[in-house]
Order: sequence, then C-alpha cells, then structure tokens
Amino acid sequence: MWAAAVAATLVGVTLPTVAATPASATTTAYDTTYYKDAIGKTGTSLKSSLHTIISSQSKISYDAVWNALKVTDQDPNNTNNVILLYSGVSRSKSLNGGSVGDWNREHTWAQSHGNFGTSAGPGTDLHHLRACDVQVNSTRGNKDWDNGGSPVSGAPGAYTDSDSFEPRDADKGDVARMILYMAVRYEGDDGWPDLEPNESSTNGSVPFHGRLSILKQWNQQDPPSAFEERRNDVIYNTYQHNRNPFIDHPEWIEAIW
Ligand SMILES: [Ca+2]
Ligand SMILES: [Ca+2]
Repeated sequence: MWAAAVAATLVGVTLPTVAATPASATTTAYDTTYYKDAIGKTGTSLKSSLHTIISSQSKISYDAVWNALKVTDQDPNNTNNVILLYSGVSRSKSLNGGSVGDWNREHTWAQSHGNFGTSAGPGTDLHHLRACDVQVNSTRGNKDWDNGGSPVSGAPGAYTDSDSFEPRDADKGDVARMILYMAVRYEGDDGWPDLEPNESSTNGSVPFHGRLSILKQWNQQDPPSAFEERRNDVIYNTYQHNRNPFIDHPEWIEAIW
C-alpha cells in the first residue's frame, strides 16, 4: 500500500529541466523545423543558410502596414493601443497618421539607406517597421545608430546628435535585431540592394547602416522581450510567414559578426 502510494505521488512530479547548453545559446521549437538547415553553422555559412530560410515570405503593401502594426505592436495591457518605438508610449491605434500627436510607420532601416522606397519589399517588411511618434520619427530621420548626443524630445532615454541616434535602453536590442535581420534578408539577389552593417555613422544614402559594433553591444545589453517575441510570432503566423532569427537566437549575431 505504502509503495503504491509513493509511486502514485511520483507520477505527478515534474522533474526540473536540465540546462545542457551554455547560457549564451538558446533552443527554440523551430530548431528542428524552420531552422533545421542553419543549426550548427557559424559565420558566412550561417548567414547564407538563414538568408535562404527567411527569404521565403509573403509581402504586404505599404497601406496594409498600418493595420498590421495595429496587431504586431499592440499594447499587451490595452488592445485599443499600440506601443511606440523609442518612446515606449501607449497610444490609440486610431491615431495613425502624419500630424503632431499621431503615430506613423518608422523604418528602422532608413529608406534612404538603400533607396528601397515603399513598394512591397524591404520598405514594407514588418520585421523592421514599428509604430512611432511622428515627431520622434522625424528626429531619428535616416541617422545611423550610435551612442551619445543630446536628449530626444518625446523619447526619454534616447539621445541624438548630427549623424546618429541612440534609442532608450529598452529598445536598443530591438533595433539591433531588426537592422541585422535586414542585412541577412536582403543580399542583392532579388532586385533590392544588398543591405549590410558597417562601422560608419555617416552612411548617407549608401545601402549600409552603422555602427555594427554598437548594434552588437545593444543586442547583448537588451535581450528579446515578450513583446518582441510575440511580434515575431504574429509576423510569422499571420503576415509574412518568415521569422527574425535574431529574436529566436540572439547569439547568432555574434556567430555571424
Ligand atoms: Ca527590448
Ligand atoms: Ca545583406
């Protein structure tokens, strides 16, 4: 009787998960499916493999981006609102537009850094588009990414100078993973420019974004959040059917760059 009772009790016991992998490596439900061909690779081989995987996607129009952002960027605590990049402000979904007080569509990879415009392609790729306050978006402009400068009005914790923009801490990793997604997704083989990171903060209109060393720091400093992970899932399941590998595996940024 006693032994049977103990055995019955043990059936319900959940054994602790053994962490067999280093803290820097992550495993996801997609490793044996979506990322199957990339697992175990590093460097250009990993980049090339991921490029092939994530290039299989659906594309949406620039107009459709409005409604998509209302879903991908929804405030987890208020379904009527979106959370704005750089400021963290929660604002009504209905205030999308171009006036002061509205939110609009921020291209994290600035449109001018590749001249891709807003036809279906990099200019409408939800993995780097975020809801953003109109005035803060204007302040960011097409600047490269770097630390330092003066405080940004309307975005506490963000800084800017003449050629670069530093997001607030909570958005630093998001920006890094979005920029480096673009670098892997767009390799110049589909009619769009080959987008790449570099170390410059004065790229202007060339298809580069700097500064890579800073983006790598930001990726380490601000790991993927639940908001970012949900966003990746929504884009994958509902809109584009491709994923941002760096939200699933932030350590792949170091493995490639
Ligand atoms: Ca973050
Ligand atoms: Ca590229």
